[in-house]
Amino acid sequence: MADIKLDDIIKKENLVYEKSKVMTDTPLHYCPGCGHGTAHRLIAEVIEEMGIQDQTVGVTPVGCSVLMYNYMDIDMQEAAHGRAPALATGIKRTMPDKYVFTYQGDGDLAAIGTAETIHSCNRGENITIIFINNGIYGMTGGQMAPTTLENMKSSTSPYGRQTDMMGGPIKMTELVAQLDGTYFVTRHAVHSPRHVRKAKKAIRQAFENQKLNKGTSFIEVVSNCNSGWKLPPVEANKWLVENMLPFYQLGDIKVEGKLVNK
Ligand SMILES: Cc1ncc(C[n+]2csc(CCOP(=O)(O)OP(=O)(O)O)c2C)c(N)n1
Repeated sequence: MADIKLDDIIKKENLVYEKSKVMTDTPLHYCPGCGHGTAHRLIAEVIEEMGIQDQTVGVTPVGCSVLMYNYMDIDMQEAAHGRAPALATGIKRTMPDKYVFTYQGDGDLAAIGTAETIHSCNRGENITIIFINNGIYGMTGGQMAPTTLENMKSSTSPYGRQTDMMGGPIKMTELVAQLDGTYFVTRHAVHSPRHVRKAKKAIRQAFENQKLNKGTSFIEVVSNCNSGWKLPPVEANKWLVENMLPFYQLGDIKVEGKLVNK
């Protein structure tokens, strides 16, 4: 038994896809079923397909994806909580030939980092912002985030989010689309293969926009947090479809600098 190697069991000809070379061999620490790993993979695949591994700098947030720099074999810089767009601004301005992206949760981007998000989008920084919205503060124990749905339970809203007392969920993506600096603003999800493919296309588009100096591309990925939502992975994805997606509707919001009429 001890002599059996992984390569003996997993035959190369049986692999349906190969792991991107931009991903390292470090095992991901995410909970089973979490969308972060899928989102990482899509970014890695786009970087590999565009051949820009040596030219890309990622800025990681504080939150569950704080260790993202261990998982991708590119230059990465850790930002203080919420400050990723400010840091990405500095990196892009000093090294304009680099492809610079931020990767941020909703607590990071839509709560503590609201100012940095709004102002970098308003300035039209030529960066890519990837916003993972799981409706909750995942890393710290499932507290209410700005994106938590009305009546949704969290550890700090155990009876559900009451909008009269706590305000309503903020649609950051629609909000930044109003700003002149944003060029491409779109919302995707990664809970099914079809959605994964579309999300990847959007990430590719965002990096292509950056090559052409078009300003800010902002991609929201509606994701799950089965631990914070206290649901098994399959049920969490079902809950996402039934509750998150009716409010956070998928699709393009701004394309080539113009708001999409829906
Ligand atoms: C300045 C500061 N304030 C608060 C925290 C505590 N903190 C760490 S992660 C986090 C929330 C992260 O939630 P989110 O951005 O939604 O990412 P997720 O973990 O859900 O992926 C908070 C409040 C911190 N590390 N630094």
